[in-house]
Amino acid sequence: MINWIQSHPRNTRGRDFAISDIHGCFKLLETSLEQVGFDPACDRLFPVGDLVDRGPQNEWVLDWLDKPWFLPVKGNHEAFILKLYAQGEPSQEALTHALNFKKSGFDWWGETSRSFRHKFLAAIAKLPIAAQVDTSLGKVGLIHADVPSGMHWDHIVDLINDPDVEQQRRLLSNRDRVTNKDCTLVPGLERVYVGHNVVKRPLVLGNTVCIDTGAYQGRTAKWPGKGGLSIIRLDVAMGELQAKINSCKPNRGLLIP
Ligand SMILES: [Mn+2]
Repeated sequence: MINWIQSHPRNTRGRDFAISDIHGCFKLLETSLEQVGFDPACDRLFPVGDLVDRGPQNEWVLDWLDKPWFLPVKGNHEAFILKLYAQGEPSQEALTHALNFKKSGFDWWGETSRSFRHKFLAAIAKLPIAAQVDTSLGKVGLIHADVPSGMHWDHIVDLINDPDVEQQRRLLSNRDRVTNKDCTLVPGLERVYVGHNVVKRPLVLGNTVCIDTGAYQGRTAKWPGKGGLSIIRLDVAMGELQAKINSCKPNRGLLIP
């Protein structure tokens, strides 16, 4: 039985970090972790989903999913792949259509081995939709796209359990909050980190912190533009977070150790 909201006790030995959408940029993740002085012996990483597609090192994902301190939630890109394989091997037609769907950056999948696919599908099927972590600030949540405006954090479980897949889609693909610059607080927790919507600098909307700074952009010829990975200590004080956002360079990502 999968726990769709994964709860984590307070980390009393080290630091916890939210990680923006990695999208196959695992080399960038490595160098960024060095920059924040990540210590695998006591620190933990909470990626907000979309681990693969578009970037240059998608196949490295399996090594990362093996690490006990790498604790991602599911993104819409993981949900897409799971859906494609929901009834077992997809038809050649369905697979070709998915591989050629340029916006998704899924073409790398065509080069992967059967054993890779099997291991990857098994690993992402176990990812939770949301995570909640006890921190010095109180409860901090992580979810890929958004908590619908006005909804209590505890009620996202109703969407997750709704047999209507459109309801889950709201959590993994919604763009309304960012589009509308909606600062409505998410009740029921101190702060929520989300990805999915690419922003030039991390963006604070109420107690929601949008951190997807577009890691994949500029990392392959196919995805021009500029972007970076953001790694933010979960319990950074709001004042410090806002000050660092205001002074960071656009399209570079933000590292807060
Ligand atoms: Mn996404």
